[in-house]
Amino acid sequence: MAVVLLIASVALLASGCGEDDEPDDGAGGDAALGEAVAETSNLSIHEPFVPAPPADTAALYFTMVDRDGEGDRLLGATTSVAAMTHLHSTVAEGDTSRMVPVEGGIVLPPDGLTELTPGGLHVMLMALGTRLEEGDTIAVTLQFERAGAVTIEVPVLTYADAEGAR
Ligand SMILES: [Cu+2]
Repeated sequence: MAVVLLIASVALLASGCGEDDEPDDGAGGDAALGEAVAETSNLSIHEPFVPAPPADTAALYFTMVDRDGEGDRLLGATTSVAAMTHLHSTVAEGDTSRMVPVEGGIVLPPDGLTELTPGGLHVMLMALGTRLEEGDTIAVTLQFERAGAVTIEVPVLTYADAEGAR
């Protein structure tokens, strides 16, 4: 069994956040991570998107980054376009997978980041009141244990664009 070395990206994160009004210079270790769409004193939110859903259920993805070394926890989300939201993870079962509720919220580790990505963690938007289409933007308010309510504007992408965005 090969030994896998996990190189912590803590240094990259520590240097990359917190400069407001700084043009995107591509410097810093988090160049792969888009500019924050929302920032609180303890965390930032990056690259949110919703693939345009074929039905009345959609999934919201984004990356959250800790800024103060204390971590946080995503407890839930609300949006005017969905009557109900759930925090889900995706678990593989043989050659298929299914979504399961995340008990206790989605953890943002101290000095770390948590990615909500297709095939993994996501916020499920259920009972959509309107059909979401490519080009739409929806407002979603994320509820965090420490940061409180954080509202983000989320673009609706095609599945192909959503794949390309990764
Ligand atoms: Cu789900």
